[in-house]
Amino acid sequence: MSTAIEPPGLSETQRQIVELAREFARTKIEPFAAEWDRRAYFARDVIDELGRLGFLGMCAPEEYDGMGLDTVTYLLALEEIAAADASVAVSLSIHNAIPTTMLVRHGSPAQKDRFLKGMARGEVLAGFALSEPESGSDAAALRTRAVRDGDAWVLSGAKAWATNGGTADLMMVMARSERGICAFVVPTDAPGYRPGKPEDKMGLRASNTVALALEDVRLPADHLLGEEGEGFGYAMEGLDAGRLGIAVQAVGIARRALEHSVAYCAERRQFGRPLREFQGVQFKLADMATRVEAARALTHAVATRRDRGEGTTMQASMAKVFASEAAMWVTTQAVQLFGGYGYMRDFPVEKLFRDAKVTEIYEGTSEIQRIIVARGLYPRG
Ligand code: COS
Repeated sequence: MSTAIEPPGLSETQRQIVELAREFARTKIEPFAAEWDRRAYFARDVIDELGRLGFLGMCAPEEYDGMGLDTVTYLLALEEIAAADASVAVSLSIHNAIPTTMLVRHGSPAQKDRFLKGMARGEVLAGFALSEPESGSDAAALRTRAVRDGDAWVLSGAKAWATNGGTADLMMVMARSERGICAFVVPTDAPGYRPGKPEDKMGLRASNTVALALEDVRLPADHLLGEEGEGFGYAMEGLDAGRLGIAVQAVGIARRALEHSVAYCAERRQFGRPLREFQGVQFKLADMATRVEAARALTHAVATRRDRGEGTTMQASMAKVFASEAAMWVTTQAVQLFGGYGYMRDFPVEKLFRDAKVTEIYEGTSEIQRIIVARGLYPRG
């Protein structure tokens, strides 16, 4: 099933990648997504298969064994996965956008050889650990310590809500040394790296979200990314990329809710007519379709800007806040259109509704996105 609205003007490469992602999503993800959600099952085998097809290397350059896709193409593929299951999409989004971007921009050639290549080939799944129990929106207040000990770094502290934290092979961990915030590449088999049990979440139940205890995790000196004390900026750059992934995840969720609603309103009859013939229903469907299209168009416009090498901090926040609120609104309408069935787990829209909510929260709440947009309006203020 496809929306009335397909992204326009795809190149041949884009069409091939979208087709590959769509076919994979249709056959290997969507039929199982409700069951994974019920069991809170993280489908590492499916992520690995996506990795073998290149989908864990979408944003890594070809010289490091990645696909080297432009941002728009990457987002087109991610939308297809998100429309099938937002939980699988978030693992892909974090891996491709945050640790990948941080390594591409600030990794030494040796670090790229050692870490980025495996990630791009899909042999290594990566995640990102910034938030802590007492620092969420105020990310710069993080307290995880990094202490230099001879030619090693020793990390200690606690992280919260780390996506992929219990399943990844490698995490990009933010910690504070005496010179400020730093980024570290942490293999998850390092002694002292202790993931908690998976969080029991409202939505995105098949994604892996854990608290992390870092108990004197000892790392060779060359696991520090870039310059000591410069890590906060690197993390924020990672989030500039990450927020576009979350925006398109929201587009995928909203699009799927629209598609289900369009089909249901053609089929379901009340008062002797299909629902689609009632003007009140038509108005809802029209507004849903408009918001899906607007959210995608804004996200792609920001991606195009990023591909031209322009700054996108405030624009990525615009896309993220707009698309995530669109997804929440569209999925709320979808549940309403389905009526009693919409509230039942046997029908697909309640999962989409639950999955949409977190897009307004993680990688920066809607309130934080608005702060970033407002700051962008007064660049020197
Ligand atoms: N790219 C590069 N550098 C950036 C940047 C960006 N997008 N945003 C900020 N920086 C740099 C600034 O230039 C500044 O550098 P200097 O100290 O050299 O001047 C530094 O980072 C601090 O920036 P700022 O003063 O804006 O930091 P704040 O503490 O005010 O925090 C917000 C900024 C609120 C935007 C940040 O904490 C944030 O994004 N919070 C939400 C965190 C989040 O999304 N968490 C989700 C967890 S990841 S799943």
